[in-house]
Amino acid sequence: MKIKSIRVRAVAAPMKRPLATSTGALTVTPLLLLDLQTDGGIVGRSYLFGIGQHNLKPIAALVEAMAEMLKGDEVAPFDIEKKLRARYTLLGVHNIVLFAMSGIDMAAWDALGQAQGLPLVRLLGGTPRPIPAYNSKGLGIMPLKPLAKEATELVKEGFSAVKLRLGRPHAVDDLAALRAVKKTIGPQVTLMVDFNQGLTVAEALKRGRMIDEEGGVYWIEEPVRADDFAGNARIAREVATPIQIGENFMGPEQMAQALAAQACAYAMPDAQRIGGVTGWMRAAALAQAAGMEMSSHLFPEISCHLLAVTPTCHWLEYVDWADAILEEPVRVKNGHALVPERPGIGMRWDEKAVKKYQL
Ligand code: SMN
Ligand code: MG
Repeated sequence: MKIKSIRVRAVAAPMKRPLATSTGALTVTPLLLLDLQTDGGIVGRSYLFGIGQHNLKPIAALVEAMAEMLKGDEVAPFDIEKKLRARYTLLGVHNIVLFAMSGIDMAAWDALGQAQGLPLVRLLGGTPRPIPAYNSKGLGIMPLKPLAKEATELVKEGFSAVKLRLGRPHAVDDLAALRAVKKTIGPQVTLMVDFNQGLTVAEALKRGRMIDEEGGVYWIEEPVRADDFAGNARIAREVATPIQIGENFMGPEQMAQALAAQACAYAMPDAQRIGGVTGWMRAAALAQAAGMEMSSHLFPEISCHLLAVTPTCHWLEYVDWADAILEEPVRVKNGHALVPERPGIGMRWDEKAVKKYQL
């Protein structure tokens, strides 16, 4: 099976619940849809998350440039990775260059799964099984009343875990938000918190100790700048609540550096930053070797397959941000994401919706 071309389309998918974090607010989900056309007619699909709409054009341009380089090549993700990494060495395999590579990797694996008639999880040597999932599509930085109401709603959707965004200007206000959510959801529901890199190391130590004293928090995510491994390591040493980072690991190489620096207790790579399926499998081996629990960041559609073959599988981050353009969104039952038996990743675009939301 050979690569013919890659079609890219930018969409702004509507969000049911806008999300404000300490570093910016999301009101629509900017997505880039990739359709990798093969000579046999199979189309491998993946999507990339643009973070902001303004990022979609440059990412699309990178995917198109890479597609030109890959025209006529075998759909062989390891070979594709080797070729693209060589071509981009001097530019640096980070950020949107890596996003584009990861998108192509995911679409290539999807095509392989379809060609074999196997869901990705089986292609990778595993079997579908329910993956513990936390509801992450809300609980942004917002006033306490709507926050408590949203916490109730998110649990009611059938989850036993939710994630709260913190990082208000004053620590006392974070504490009030934490208490309001804890009171609403009760002690049976697992609660994660995410600072989205919003703090300095000194402030993170202060708020980390505050959270330790308050209790009831399962992990503290990205307290400080994601690539400050020394800072994260210091916080991880001095704060009892486990530190979670990983959504900004740029490839397995950077995850290895973070682990060597003892920057975190848990890791949560992001499919588009870790290098797609290929990068994820390498990251999973690093987590296994370190004896470290590994969760996913966004991309629940592919992450459920990947976590099912991750030796230290921890939590899937559930969001519904691509649901508006998907024919069959991820299903959640009893707080677990269900891995579909459809071939490949199991994503089909709802073409009517794509047309409606296309940029
Ligand atoms: C997050 C990441 C990207 C966009 C919004 C929110 C957050 C998370 O860090 O972990 O979900
Ligand atoms: Mg996060």
